[in-house]
Amino acid sequence: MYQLAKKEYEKYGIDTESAIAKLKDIPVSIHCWQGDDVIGLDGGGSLSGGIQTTGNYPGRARNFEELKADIKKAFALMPGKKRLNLHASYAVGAIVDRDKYEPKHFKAWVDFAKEIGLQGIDFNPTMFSHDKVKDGLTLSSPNENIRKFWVEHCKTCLKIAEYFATEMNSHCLVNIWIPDGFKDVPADRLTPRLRLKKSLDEILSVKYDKKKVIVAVESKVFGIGVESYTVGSNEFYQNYAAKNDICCLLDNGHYHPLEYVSDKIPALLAFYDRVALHVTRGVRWDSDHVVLFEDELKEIAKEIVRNDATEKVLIGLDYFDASINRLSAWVTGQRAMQKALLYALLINHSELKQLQENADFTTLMVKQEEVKDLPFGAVWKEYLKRENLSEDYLNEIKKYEKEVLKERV
Ligand code: RNT
Ligand code: ZN
Repeated sequence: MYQLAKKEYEKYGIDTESAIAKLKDIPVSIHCWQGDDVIGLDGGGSLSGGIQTTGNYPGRARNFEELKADIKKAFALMPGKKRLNLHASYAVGAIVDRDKYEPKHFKAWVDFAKEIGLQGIDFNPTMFSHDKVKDGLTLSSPNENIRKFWVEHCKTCLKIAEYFATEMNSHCLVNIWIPDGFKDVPADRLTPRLRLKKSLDEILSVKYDKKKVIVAVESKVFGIGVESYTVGSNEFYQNYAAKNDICCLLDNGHYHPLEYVSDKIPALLAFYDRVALHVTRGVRWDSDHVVLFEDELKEIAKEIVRNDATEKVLIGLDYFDASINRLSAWVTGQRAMQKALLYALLINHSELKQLQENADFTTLMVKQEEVKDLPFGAVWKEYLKRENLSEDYLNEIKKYEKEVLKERV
């Protein structure tokens, strides 16, 4: 089947071998938080901050050992280059508060990442699910003790990120996302933003190695219980990032449903060396559903591939579903991302771009439709085969569910 598919693609000037070779090298950062419903290991026990997991499928990882075992199993069923995306709330054995975290609280993760052969580790300060989130605010809080606490937390996260980068010999993306906002009509939209600006300035005043640590800011339009106003909005962070030479992270669940991140990627590529992504699937709102092989995902992948931006766009996943087997959620989403990248790599972009330049929109439409039904599935199967994987991961996961997850009651 693959040999036939290869020939079919050749007719369109598309080289399946080079597509497969390129796909192998595009890293995807996989979030640790799908395994335990974003609960973390540092004691909070419940999720807050306008985000929510729903469902009570059995088998949630309840501790570090279980989470590691699940990650190991799930990652083994994922093709391609993998990075691990950690939240600070996954500190191991910390008896200090989040403002005092140190690299040593994450050494066990480094050992694990090396053990399972990951390419790198990315990191996120955790500014939710904690009693120092006061009145829903963190870095924008009017309470100086609260604001300072979270500034300190972010500063320690930069140090930990540098440690990850050094240990893994690969950059570490530090993504700053805060839940700050208001449920109802604010009386002042500016002051909280000025405080957030000040907090970010204080955080970035720390000396860190810019080659090792990439700092990003993640905007959002609203959250549950934070419907009317978000301090860290898109315009706020894009301007902050541009002026301070840091990076924007686009989460495709964080915009109005008719706004597309696929269109925002090239807009930012015109100005930034790097763009970070949280790939998720919004259903009506920032619902963090499992990523599937859908149109917008394909468009996102196309923008990465056809702009030669596989090294500029840092791809990370961000979703959490507690209503289905969590390992299957992980693998389905990661494979969907990989599929979309392969799909984009199997398009004759230069020919299509030229048609657009020539304003031959008739041919462009016809040709864009044509490539949609080339035998993509056969190339995907071949890629999996070369990664020593089969299409079927469900049976493996069901077996694991029976043998391991069922015991967790
Ligand atoms: C929330 C943001 C944020 C979180 C993770 C857990 O809306 O998307 O990225 O999902 O940090
Ligand atoms: Zn996100």
